[in-house]
Amino acid sequence: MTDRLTIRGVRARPVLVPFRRPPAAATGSMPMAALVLIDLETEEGITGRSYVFAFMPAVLKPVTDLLSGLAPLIRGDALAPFDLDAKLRRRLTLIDTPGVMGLALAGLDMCAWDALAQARGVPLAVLLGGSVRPIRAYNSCGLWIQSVAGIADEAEALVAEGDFSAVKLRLGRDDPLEDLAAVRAVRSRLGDRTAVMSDFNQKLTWNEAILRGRLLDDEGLAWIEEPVRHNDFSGSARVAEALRTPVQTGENLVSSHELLLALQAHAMDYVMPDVQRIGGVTGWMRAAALAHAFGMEMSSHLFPEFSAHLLAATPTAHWLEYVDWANPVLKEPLRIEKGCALIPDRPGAGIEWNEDAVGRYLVDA
Ligand code: SMN
Ligand code: MG
Repeated sequence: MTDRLTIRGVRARPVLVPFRRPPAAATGSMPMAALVLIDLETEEGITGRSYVFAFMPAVLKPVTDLLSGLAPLIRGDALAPFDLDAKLRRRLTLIDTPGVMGLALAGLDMCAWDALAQARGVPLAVLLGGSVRPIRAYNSCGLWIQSVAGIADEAEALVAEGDFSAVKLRLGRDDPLEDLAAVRAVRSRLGDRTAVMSDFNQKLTWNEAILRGRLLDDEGLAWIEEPVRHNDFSGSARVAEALRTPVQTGENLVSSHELLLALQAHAMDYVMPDVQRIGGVTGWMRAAALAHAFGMEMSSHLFPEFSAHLLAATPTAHWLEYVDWANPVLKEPLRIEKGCALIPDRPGAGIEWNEDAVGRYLVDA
């Protein structure tokens, strides 16, 4: 067993990968998945791998440059995720770390945990104190803002892709009655045994959210996600208080400190941090402890390859959001069976690049 790993360098490669169904939310759409693939190399030959999601091509270069710029700060350091996190955040106090900087830091942290799990010879879930087990997932690879005709067919196809017991439907059309029609079309086609989550992607004011939420309150939605601006904790709390359908938020929280403020403000009924926003595996575990202390269900946002491991070590684990966006560049994409993500039973997070595909999708940054 390798005792100590020493950081040698960071390789960051920007890629633009095609989506099967390009995201089109109420507040923005994406033609391609802009990902930065990160390799954290150690002197001992173990390479930690992760990727971050840059959301748009223009963000690929800043993230890639930051990763290369941060590398000299940690070269020669022992690979200890908590120490790296503390060192980098201390060093960056004056500029602060949300936004693009936060993506770079989270990417490094995820790589560090992956490398550590590889060195210990166990899956990341096991290193974190959990076990390799199926993780309940919903299929989030479709049901974007689209015409209501055909939406039930897509919902049925999404369920069939992995025998899923849940899917997510995007809402926030200009006409609330069209949203209602979309919800009804999907719910009646899938039936009561399939859960339907919904997501407004921060489109509404809290007044609108209460009115539109009431219109949907009897439709049996599993949750209403991000009805209002993500950091309007008091507005979100008003919506959560007014509706019977649970309000889900958290994908834009950038630290456990911010999560604490949201929890204290009763901004949500359920929480769903995003591993790259909340601060990598380190940030996730701190958020999971808070959700546990508050007795709140915690789901994941994107990054199913890491999130499956993390939910296995999350006391209040709820749902994994399944997307297949990185699949084209992965050697072994995450497997889904009977609506559950299967944590790969091999050392680390299980990420290896399909180098042929990476070569095809690589872009200049
Ligand atoms: C989402 C995430 C990423 C891009 C578009 C939409 C959405 C989700 O908020 O929760 O999946
Ligand atoms: Mg969302």
